[in-house]
Amino acid sequence: AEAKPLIKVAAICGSLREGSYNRGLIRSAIEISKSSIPGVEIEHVEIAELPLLNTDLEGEGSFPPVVEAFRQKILEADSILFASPEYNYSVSAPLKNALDWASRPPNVWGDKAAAIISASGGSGGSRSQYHLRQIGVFLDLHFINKPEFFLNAFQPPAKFDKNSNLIDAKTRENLKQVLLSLQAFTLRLQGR
Ligand code: FMN
Repeated sequence: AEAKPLIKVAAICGSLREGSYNRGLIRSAIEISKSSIPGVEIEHVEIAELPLLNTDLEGEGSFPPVVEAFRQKILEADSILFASPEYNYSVSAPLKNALDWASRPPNVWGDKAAAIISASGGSGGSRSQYHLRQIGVFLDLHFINKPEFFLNAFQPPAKFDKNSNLIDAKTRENLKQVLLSLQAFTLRLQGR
């Protein structure tokens, strides 16, 4: 088969804790793409240092340097991989903060393809994923519909090891299918 053109994916983790399972999912996604998906390059873009959104921090069309750097990373990406826990039936506050900063004019999310994965409690983060899809309407994000990826991180058999690395083969395969779908949809959206 002909080699696919390169797409750059910005991965964003909605959890700030060191042992985050969602962060573990991103590590796994990076590893999977490197080893078995030619044409997909994933970079984990940090959101922990972003200040809480306050429009007083904006100058005339300028942002604090960390915000500017974050916005630039998003702008340069072809698509976005969101990995976030569900907090009280919605997206995490750190993720919402990052979404809001990058939405300030000019909105840098516009026209990008995106996929959502989540490791959470009971329903695997499904409710937060539907909230994120709703937020994406105004941001002009274009989410893949399938495959869906909802992971209950606490239900046996163990999905992660003690370092929060993904060890479950079936989940790993599901994650690979999400990445392949994101790759195909990104290229289709860009007409490449
Ligand atoms: N899990 C759910 O499935 N649904 C929830 O509504 C939910 N609310 C939470 C609210 C807070 C403030 C916190 C801290 C956790 C909540 N959880 C909920 C559990 C987290 O999703 C779970 O701890 C998850 O592993 C955190 O992701 P992480 O490992 O990437 O940090």
